Amino acid sequence: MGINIHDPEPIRFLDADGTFAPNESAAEYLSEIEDLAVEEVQEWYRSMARSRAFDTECTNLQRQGQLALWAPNLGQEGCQVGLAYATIPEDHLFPTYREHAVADVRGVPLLDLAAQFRGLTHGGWDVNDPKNGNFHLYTVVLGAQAQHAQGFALGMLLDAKRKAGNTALDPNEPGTRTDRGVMCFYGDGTTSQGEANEALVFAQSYQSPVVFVVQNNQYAISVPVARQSRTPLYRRALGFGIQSVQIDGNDVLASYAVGRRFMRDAREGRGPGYIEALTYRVGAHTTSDDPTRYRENEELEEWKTKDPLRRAAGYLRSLGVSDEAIAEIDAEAAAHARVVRERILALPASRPDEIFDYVYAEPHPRLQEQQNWMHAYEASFAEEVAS
Ligand SMILES: Cc1ncc(C[n+]2csc(CCOP(=O)(O)OP(=O)(O)O)c2C)c(N)n1
Ligand SMILES: [Mg+2]
Repeated sequence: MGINIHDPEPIRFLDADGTFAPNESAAEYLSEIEDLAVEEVQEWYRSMARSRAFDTECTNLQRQGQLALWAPNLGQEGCQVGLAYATIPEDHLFPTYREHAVADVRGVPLLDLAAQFRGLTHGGWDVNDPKNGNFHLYTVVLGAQAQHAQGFALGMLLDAKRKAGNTALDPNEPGTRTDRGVMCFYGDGTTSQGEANEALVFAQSYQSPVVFVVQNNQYAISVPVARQSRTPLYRRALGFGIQSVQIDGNDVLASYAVGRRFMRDAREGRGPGYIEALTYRVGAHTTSDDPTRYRENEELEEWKTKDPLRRAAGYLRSLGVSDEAIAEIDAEAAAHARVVRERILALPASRPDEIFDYVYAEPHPRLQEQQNWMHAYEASFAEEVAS
């Protein structure tokens, strides 16, 4: 039996063709986009187009045996780009393994992303390097990053309290401004993980400056969201006492406006937030998955009519941007993806024994033994070839 609560309509600014038509739920967020310039929206579209072209290229590269695996974000560019632009440079972002557009907006080179899926790097990028925009490492262990993100946000809160000469961490104390915050991404399926829920408990207890973003792309591999939750996911956070809303995740404008408000609230000491972005994974879960085995084509086609790029392009046109200018951005994105492709193919192979380098900070006798064994094993093939 369902629970009878009235859910407001998901927050939406743009209709299916990109016409600006905010619904009732969007009214209180209109002030977030008051000063928005056309050039900014054009930048968002550029990021969305870049992401899509790159994603398509990576799927192709995997099919050609050039990447070991790829997790497409096709169809999820609206919420990824809108939310990424809603952050400030001082914020820290904790992703899953599918936030390629967020990574790009924050400055992580797409080549570094692809290198990881080619099996050439262990972590992917150096989070301490400012050029990577405080974008943390991809996390495949579902929900682990929710705890990392919450812990990191708690650290920000402690730093701010100490700076203000207050070392007590009283959960009932009014909020503290941290001037920076954390955005944490995970998927609909991950809301079932203990860690995702434990992070919510800590976030509400300490009122830490963290915003959880659930990209509800309707599936956890082959399991539809309806099988995991009988209530809309955003309601779960309400149960923890966390400010929570549902947005149209294929609407880049709604994603930006709500993300901006929630992040500002978090940074200014008004507590954590939770945003459920309704979207759709148009591609496969990963290149190892065949979605035709568990979902109907009609459903896919229906979601394609809500394509976030088409909607953003429609909005740009309504702001006076010409078809030629939009086509130019698309062409630029395709050209960029081709350059990334060439660079991926030219990446040097990694040393097989590199796996030993990052286990401990200092040399370790047992690992040294294993490394020696590996070298001897590899050398045995050289002898075979010689004889
Ligand atoms: C702790 C854990 N359990 C299981 C898996 C295997 N697994 C990888 S992705 C995935 C589905 C995740 O779905 P969702 O959270 O909706 O994210 P999406 O892939 O749709 O973006 C599963 C079960 C895992 N990586 N980690
Ligand atoms: Mg999912």
